[in-house]
Parts: sequence; C-alpha cells; structure tokens
Amino acid sequence: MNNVFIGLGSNLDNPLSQLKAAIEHIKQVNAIKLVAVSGFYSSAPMGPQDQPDYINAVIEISTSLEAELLLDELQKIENEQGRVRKERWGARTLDLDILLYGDEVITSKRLTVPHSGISERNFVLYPLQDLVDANFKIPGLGKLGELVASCPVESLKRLSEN
Ligand code: A4P
Ligand code: MG
Repeated sequence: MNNVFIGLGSNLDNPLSQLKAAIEHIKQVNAIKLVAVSGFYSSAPMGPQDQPDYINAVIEISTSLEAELLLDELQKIENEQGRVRKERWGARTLDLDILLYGDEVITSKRLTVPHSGISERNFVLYPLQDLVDANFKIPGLGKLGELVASCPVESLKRLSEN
C-alpha cells in the first residue's frame, strides 16, 4: 500500500460541497482507503484574478493503485463533478492533484510528483501541515516546516466550520 496526499480545490458551484462530494467519491473507490482530511481553507485565486476565491483541502489516502491508475480515478471524479477544462489556472468546479505519492519522484508524460509548485502554494502547504509534522520530508524539496516558514499566509484562511 502506498501513502498518498491529494490536493483538492474548487471555486465554482458551491466549492465546499464540491470538496466534500469529492472526498465521498474518493472513499468509494475500492482500492483506496481514506486516512485523514485537513481543514478547509479559502484563498484568493493564484493566476487570473477575474475568478472567485478558492476552497482547498488536502487528504491522505492509502492505496494499492499505481500512480497513473490513481490519476485515472481522480480524473473520472473531476469529470463526474462537471469539470470543464478551459483556461490554464482558470475557474473550476473540482481540481484533484496528486501532491505526494509515498517518497517517489515521478516525471512522466502525465505526471509530475511531487506536484510542481507545492513549495509556492500556501493553499497546499498549510493544509498539509494539519496532517503531518514539521519534520515531514517532501522528496527533493526538504522539510515541510521549512517550506511553510518561507511561504507567506497572504489571504489564506482556515474555515471555522468542520
Ligand atoms: N499532471 C501532472 N502532474 C500531476 C499531478 N501530480 N496530479 C497533469 C494531477 N495531475 C497532474 O491538469 C493538467 C494535467 O496535469 C493533467 O492532465 C495531468 O496529466 P489539469 O488539472 O487538467 O489542468 P490545469 O488546471 O490547467 O492545470 P493544473 O496544473 O492542475 O492547475 P493548478 O496548478 O492546480 O492550478 N488558486 C487557489 N487559491 N487555489 C487553487 O487551488 N488552483 C489553480 C489551478 C489556480 N489557482 C488556484 C488554485
Ligand atoms: Mg489539476
């Protein structure tokens, strides 16, 4: 079994419900066991500013699926929840990213793991910090605590609900 962290993001069609529905869908996949869910966070959009704020969270799962098969399952769920791919970094009902896949480094046509941009994204690092301690090592990037320390909070807020 592989320990995997998935980043969830949404900024359309009731983002909080989108994330909760995605977690339920992920739980229903046979080869996936849900281990933990971070808090839910809101933040201003990274990238184009003419789109609503995002809600983000990170979950930890345990899975026997190899990385590309896991990506297939996550993309099915994105599609079921009405995701239409248009503009890069544009608004979306659901984005599911494989942040970390055990301690593997993957660079294939379909996958870059650890997910590119982890170290600049407060909406990934802060939720991840809800699930693992500061000494947790991100392959190729160093300790989570150090990444968090050099990534400003800016508009990121933890929602009180949940
Ligand atoms: N892909 C490569 N590596 C991975 C991985 N580790 N996990 C490939 C998942 N997919 C990965 O993704 C395009 C392709 O990336 C996939 O087909 C897969 O083979 P996509 O989600 O269809 O395309 P995209 O949305 O244009 O790009 P991307 O990179 O997913 O967007 P981002 O970087 O996730 O940015 N602001 C805030 N505050 N919060 C957000 O969550 N998200 C975005 C989207 C922009 N601004 C945001 C947020
Ligand atoms: Mg994505």
